[in-house]
Amino acid sequence: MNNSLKRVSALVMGFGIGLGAATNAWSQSSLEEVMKDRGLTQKDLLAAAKTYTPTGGRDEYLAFSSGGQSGQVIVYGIPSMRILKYIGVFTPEPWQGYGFDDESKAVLAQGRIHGKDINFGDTHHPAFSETKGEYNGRYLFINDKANPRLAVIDLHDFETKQIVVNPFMKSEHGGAFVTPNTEYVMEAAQYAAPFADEFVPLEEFNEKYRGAVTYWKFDDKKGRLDPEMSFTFELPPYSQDLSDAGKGPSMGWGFTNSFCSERYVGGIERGRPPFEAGCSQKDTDFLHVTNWKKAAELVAAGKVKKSKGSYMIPMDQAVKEGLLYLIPEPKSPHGVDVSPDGTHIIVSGKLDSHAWVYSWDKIQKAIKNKKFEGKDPYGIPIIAMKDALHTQVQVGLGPLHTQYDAKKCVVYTSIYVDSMVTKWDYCEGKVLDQLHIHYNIGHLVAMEGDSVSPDGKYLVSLNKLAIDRFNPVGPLHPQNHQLIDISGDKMQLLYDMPLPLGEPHYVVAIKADKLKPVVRYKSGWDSRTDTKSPYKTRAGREKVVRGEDGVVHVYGTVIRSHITPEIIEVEEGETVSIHLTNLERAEDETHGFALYSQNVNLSIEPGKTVSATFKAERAGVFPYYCTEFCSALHLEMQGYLLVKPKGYVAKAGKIQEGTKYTQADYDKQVKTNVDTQAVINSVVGFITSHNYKDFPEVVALVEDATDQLGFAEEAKKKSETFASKGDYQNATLWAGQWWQYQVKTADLGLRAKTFLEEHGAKKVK
Ligand code: RUQ
Ligand code: CUA
Repeated sequence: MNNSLKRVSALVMGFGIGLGAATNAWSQSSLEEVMKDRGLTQKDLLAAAKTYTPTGGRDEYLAFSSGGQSGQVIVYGIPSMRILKYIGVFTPEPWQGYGFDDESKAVLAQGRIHGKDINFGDTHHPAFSETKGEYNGRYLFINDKANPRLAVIDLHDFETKQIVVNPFMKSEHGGAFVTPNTEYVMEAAQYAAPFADEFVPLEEFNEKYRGAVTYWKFDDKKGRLDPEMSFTFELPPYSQDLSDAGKGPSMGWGFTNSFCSERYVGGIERGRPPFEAGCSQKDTDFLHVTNWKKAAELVAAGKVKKSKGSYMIPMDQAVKEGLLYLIPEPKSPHGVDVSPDGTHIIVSGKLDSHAWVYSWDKIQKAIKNKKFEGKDPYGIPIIAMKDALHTQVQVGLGPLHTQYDAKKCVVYTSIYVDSMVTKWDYCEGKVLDQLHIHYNIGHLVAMEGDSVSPDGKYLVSLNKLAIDRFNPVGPLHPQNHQLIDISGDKMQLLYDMPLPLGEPHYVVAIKADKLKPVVRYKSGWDSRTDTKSPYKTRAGREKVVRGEDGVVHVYGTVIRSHITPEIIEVEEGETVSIHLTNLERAEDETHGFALYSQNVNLSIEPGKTVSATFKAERAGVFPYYCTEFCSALHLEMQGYLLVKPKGYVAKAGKIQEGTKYTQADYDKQVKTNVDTQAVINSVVGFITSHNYKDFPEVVALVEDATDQLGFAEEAKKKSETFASKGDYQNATLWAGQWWQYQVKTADLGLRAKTFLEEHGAKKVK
């Protein structure tokens, strides 16, 4: 690197001199010394080696965790357990501008209930979209237990695109579970309530309170749920719980359990025993078996009535058409998990020490032969337990959820009360291994565990309590996700990851190479609707328009390192709508936009257009700036919103610059610019003499650099025009701006050059 190149490089890359020295101390110590110092065993080292990921390394799997009551989704890598992203879903998330820009506010507004904004969600169960029972890496669905809602996240940009509100339920839990080709997404109610939005006394619980399971139709082309084509089964008020969709031989069916078929209503203050007593009285509850395929046919044939904009199948119709059956299941059950081949269904009862394995073959035979042991109070046929059960296996106290291994018949069940994972064989009905975890495991996830071909390899245990595992941080503890190696016969605990953002219930993990997220949007993109934004603005076309809607529309752009416009003038009382397009194409060049006292905070990723609309209620001065440290002149990425009092008349005069410039200043700046141009030319020479077009990352950088160089040329012309008129004040300032564009060009060019060097680009003629 020649000297001037080094200088520009140092300038554009910033600081970073002398970092090398500090690392010597530990790099010289031996493994034995480190082990002794930190009190590590051979086993610890082995575990570390299985999770440690050197800088720049990638994970084999990506896990998408529910964020519990944070209303978000958390993305982390396995086996490194490094957190990569929080995705705002039901809750505003400032980093992503989620819930702050108009576009994402519109998504959150879809989740309003009776016109009320609900700014949180209790997310429980994420689920991937599937093709033939395999995760296809396109979408992720997640439910909100507190307010019966489902959200759709598009995995091409990891953004939430849609929220739907269940029209019938008042609470839900058994979602999201997808059918093998993402035909439908299941969502089952939890606490029974009247379907109508009105008061119904608890005395009418048995007659008017209802459970339900909704099959939300997914429109794969649009990537959205379609409420119009979705249908709901009316169910008895049994407190339905988790669900799962059938596959293989059980394709077309869904399974939903329940934990209070006693239909008990508590009321401590009325002198009644609490819910917990009344709901755990009977030895069994009911597994609900629903035929969605046949239901969909009835809907298509026009045989199902619509209610509240969606189809509703009453219980008597479901019974008459053979769509709904019940099977007794262990006391207060929780998880229901269909085997990858769709032949078995495992249900665990929180108050039982057994996992119950049902045989789909047997269930089907009973249905076919109409062999029922009776009917429930609502007339739903009950299949006898002995006619459905394959086996019961003693797995430990408080079994909850089950995940399937890559090895046939092998499963892992979370044991809540005993704080352990039990590995067992459901074909033979025997326990294979047990591992203690810390503490009180809820869900657990194996790699691609819900697909038709689970990978096994790792298991993550989602523990309800962390207690003493981490440095104390006050009474509210983080969650503890423990990584377990399940590749051998014995499970091995590898790593504890604290997760400080709500209580995740479930996680799904997908092979990382199935995901192909974009690094930039098409220019002027509204990412929430995935269409071109009407407010898309190109470089040089920035403008302020007082629209017919009475709103001051600011069509602006952001690019290193300025926001255009830098001065926005409005009158007090006016409504302002600022639309900003990020002109960058380079990877990771996001700009932010924060404005004083207006609750305006935007994240503008490369190519994105976002808007912020607000009323400028009071006159005053409102600075704004970019919130992402995007270049060496990031702090200068700033501007002023000037809200003038009504009827304000500007006084004569102009802005006075704090510093005066002479011809000598101008000449000095021009000299710097000429030197810099030589550096740029050498970098350009390097890039164009290599096969850079084979590297899309570099092509994007070169496009951005070409833009910046074009701006430099314009600034250069302006500076020369002022100089020719003897106005060295403006000439010097424009020459400075010319240099700023050059520096950005050089920054991009050097990044491209480094990339080519590191990726073995070849010289071309
Ligand atoms: S459920 S463990 Cu939604 Cu088990 Cu929480
Ligand atoms: Cu853009 Cu800082």
